[in-house]
Amino acid sequence: MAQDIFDKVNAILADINGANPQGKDEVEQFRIQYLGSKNILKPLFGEIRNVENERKREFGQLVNSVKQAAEKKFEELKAAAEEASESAEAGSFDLTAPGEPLETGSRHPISVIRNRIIETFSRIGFTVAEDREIEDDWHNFSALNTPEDHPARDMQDTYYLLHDTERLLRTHTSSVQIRTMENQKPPIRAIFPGRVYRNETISARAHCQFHQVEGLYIDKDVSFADLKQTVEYFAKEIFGHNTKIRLRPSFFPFTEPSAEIDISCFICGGDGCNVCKYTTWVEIGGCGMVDPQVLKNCGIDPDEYTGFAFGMGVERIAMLKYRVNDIRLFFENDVRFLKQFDSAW
Ligand code: 2NL
Repeated sequence: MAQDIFDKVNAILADINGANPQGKDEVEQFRIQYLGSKNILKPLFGEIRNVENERKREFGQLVNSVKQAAEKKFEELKAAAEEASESAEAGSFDLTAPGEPLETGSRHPISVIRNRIIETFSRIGFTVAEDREIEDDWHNFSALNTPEDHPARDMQDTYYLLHDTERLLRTHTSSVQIRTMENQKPPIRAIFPGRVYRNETISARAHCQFHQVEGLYIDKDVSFADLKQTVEYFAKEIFGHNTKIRLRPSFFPFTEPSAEIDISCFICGGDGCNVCKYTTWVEIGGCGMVDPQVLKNCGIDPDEYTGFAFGMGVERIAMLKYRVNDIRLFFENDVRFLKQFDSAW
């Protein structure tokens, strides 16, 4: 009798070890049969009373090992089934399906205008130079003939580095022109786009950071007439071929003579409007003949060479061209504003 029961349990153990259920359903059948609430191992524990005393311990161990074998087998089956369903899922991925659409961004209006300015000057032989935004006093002020007591040097107007007051955030890209003149022999014909910083109270018309494009042409016999012709070409390219220019006498420490550049108001065409404040002229920048002292400061002989320079604010041009009435919009990065300008011109 006892041997019969041992044989029966060993047969179940062999069944378990040899089982090879396929698929989710068969694995579930295996679980119900050997590990479910009415599994066939349960009654075996009851059979222990039919086993003679000296073999009870041996029988108990055997039944336990059957239970463990069932549990181990089930874990293996479950892991194999999961792996199979994962690879089935991967196999069902449709590689030919169209991709999720990617939203493309748009060019920032300041970049659009800046690129347009660069393109316009490159057509008449100007190259582009860029350099650092953190400058020293020499390249930003002294080399440009700025007097020691000039208000632009004041902490009120210029950002100096907190732990290195010898250095500052450049207030114009003229510093790049100084570096170019120090490092290159004339002829020099280049424009200098870049971000500049001034300690301004932020408002609709002023910001503490903005962008400039400055320009420089140095060679033998460069004249004020060359300057005027270049400015006129630029104004017509950017604001339309009916545009007229006016050079209004002014002062900068680094040019002599100096002038403000006005263009005829392209909004009202001479009738008077809010943009030109009923003057029919709109200011777009400044210019002049490079002061001989500035050339000397950069190692260029002013008896041999002359040159002109000019500068303009990119935000100012963008505001006029796109009729934007608040400079802060360019720095807020609201895509509803920004997306209106890409390829708008
Ligand atoms: C303005 C006026 C100007 C320059 C910038 C310059 C640079 C060197 C030498 C001489 Cl290294 N001049 N730059 C000259 C005249 C005007 O900018 O209204 N900018 C927004």
